[in-house]
Formats: sequence, C-alpha cells, structure tokens
Amino acid sequence: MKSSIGKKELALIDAYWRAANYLSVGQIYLYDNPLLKKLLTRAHIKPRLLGHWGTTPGLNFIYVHLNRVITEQDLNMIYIAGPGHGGPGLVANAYLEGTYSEVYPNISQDERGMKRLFKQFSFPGGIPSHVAPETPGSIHEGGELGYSLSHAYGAVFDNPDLIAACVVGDGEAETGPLATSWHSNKFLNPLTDGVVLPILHLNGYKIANPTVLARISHDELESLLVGYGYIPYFVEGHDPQKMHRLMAVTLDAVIRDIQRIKAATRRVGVKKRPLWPMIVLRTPKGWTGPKQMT
Ligand SMILES: Cc1ncc(C[n+]2csc(CCOP(=O)(O)OP(=O)(O)O)c2C)c(N)n1
Ligand SMILES: [Mg+2]
Repeated sequence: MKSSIGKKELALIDAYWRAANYLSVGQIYLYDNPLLKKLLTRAHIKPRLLGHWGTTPGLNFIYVHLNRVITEQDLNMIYIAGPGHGGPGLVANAYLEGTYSEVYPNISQDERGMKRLFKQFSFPGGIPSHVAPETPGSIHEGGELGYSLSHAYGAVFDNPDLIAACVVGDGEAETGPLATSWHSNKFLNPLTDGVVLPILHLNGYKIANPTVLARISHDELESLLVGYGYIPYFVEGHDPQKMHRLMAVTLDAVIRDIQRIKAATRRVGVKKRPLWPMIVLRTPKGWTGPKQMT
C-alpha cells in the first residue's frame, strides 16, 4: 500500500496525538500544576481517580488520523466511540481544536483554562467521565457497551454521503448486541445509504480482563470478519512512528476502497452486496503510559 504522506506531516500527527494524550492524562490525574512547571507532589493529584486511561491513547490515535483524511479529502464523517468511557480523549480533542473554549469560554486555551479543564473532569460540579451531552459535538451519550455499531448503521441509512467511523472495543465486541450488529452491513444499500467503517480496537483487555478477539489467532480473526462480510485491514504494533505511517497508509487505502465501491455502484447499479473495508487496530492498552511506578 502506498501513500503520499510525508515525514513532516507524520511528525505533526504525532505531536497532535501526544498533546491529546497529555490533555487526557491531565484530566484524569491533575488537580493543579497543569503544565508541570512545579515539581509534582501529591497535592497536585486528584484525591479520587476516575476515568479510563487504557482506551484513550487508541481513541486519540484514531481521532487525529481520521482528521487527516477528513480535511485532506473533505469527507463527511462522524466519529462513534464504542468506548465512550474514554471521555477525556474526546474532550481533549475538542479542546485542542478550539471548539471547547468557544462553547465554554472559561475553559480557555491557556494555563488557567487548562487547570480548569483538568479539575472539572469527573469532579463535583464538573463534567462526566464519559462522552456526554456537555462534550461539544457529541450528539448521543451511550453508557451501556454494545450499541456503537448499530448506531453507526442507523446514522448512515438514507444518508448517502456520510461515513460513520465506528470504534468498537474488544470487550464491547463480546456483548450480544455488538456481536450481532456486524451483520447490519447486509441492510446497507450502497446507492442510497452511507458507509460504516468499523475500527475494531484490540487493546487486549476489557478493563483488566483478557478479551476473546485479541486472543484468537490472526487467521481465525480474519476468517471471522470476512465471514461477517468485511475486508479487514490490520494495523498492529506499538512503535508510534511505524504505527502512524501504517495507519495513514491503511486509511488512504480504505477510503479509496469505499470511493471505488460507491463510484462503481453509481455507474452500474447495485449488482451484488459489496464487501466493505474495516480496520483492526491492535495496540497495547494504556499505550505510551509508564510500565512501572516507583
Ligand atoms: C453492558 C455493559 N457492561 C459493562 C460495562 C462496564 N464497562 C465499562 S468499560 C468496560 C470495558 C470495556 O472494554 P473494551 O470494550 O475492550 O474497551 P477498552 O477500554 O479496552 O478500550 C466495561 C466492562 C458497560 N459500560 N456496559
Ligand atoms: Mg479493550
């Protein structure tokens, strides 16, 4: 797979991702000292910690990569986060983009605003730990795992220009509703409906327990997803530099596939059900976090 993406752009994507990750960790842990200008002490840490850091670097990684293809190709795309419990990630992105401060001017893009952004997360009088109505751009809060993919399909029916990028957690994938909703692709009309791009996020765990789809062999997983009617593209690894390139190249290929299927259908009509692409993203849970605490 080829992509025209250059080193400079990849470095910018990485910088954006690291900033989003920092802003996410800050929301989960920091009560004060948002830019770590002072030596970190216990007084700067929230007394009660809430939030799912584990899922967040993956959500942030997907977010920045989708933003690249959206802006480059002027796509009409919606981001659906099955692991909506990665709330700090989506809030961090809204803040980085400037939307958060537009809606909440007191959460400004400076040190004071950042301190407030961090303090308010899952704090009395603040904001919820999940993506919620308070999150700018959010149109639906879930809470119960299992419905991301059926919502994604619901969003694209009779909405032919929309691509719903749907992040599915590997734990979420074990729920009955999610396991069934892979089949919603059978109801999609490539002429009159939009497209769902499932992104199965294999970070190996649901909370801290092992997941089935991350433990079966590559071939078995591939066969399963092909059996559901998808063409899976695998993006696997832990070295951020390699992973940025692989994700960018894969997303370019996937968007090309989608556009090719759409164009062919417009030309010759619906002859048979197309096999839509999907992405399997395998990254470590809590990616980039410290391995040990001293
Ligand atoms: C139906 C349901 N059961 C349990 C929960 C509690 N819960 C929240 S997150 C989570 C683990 C999710 O794992 P996964 O989908 O793999 O997401 P990850 O955090 O690993 O990205 C669980 C069990 C829930 N929200 N909904
Ligand atoms: Mg998981």
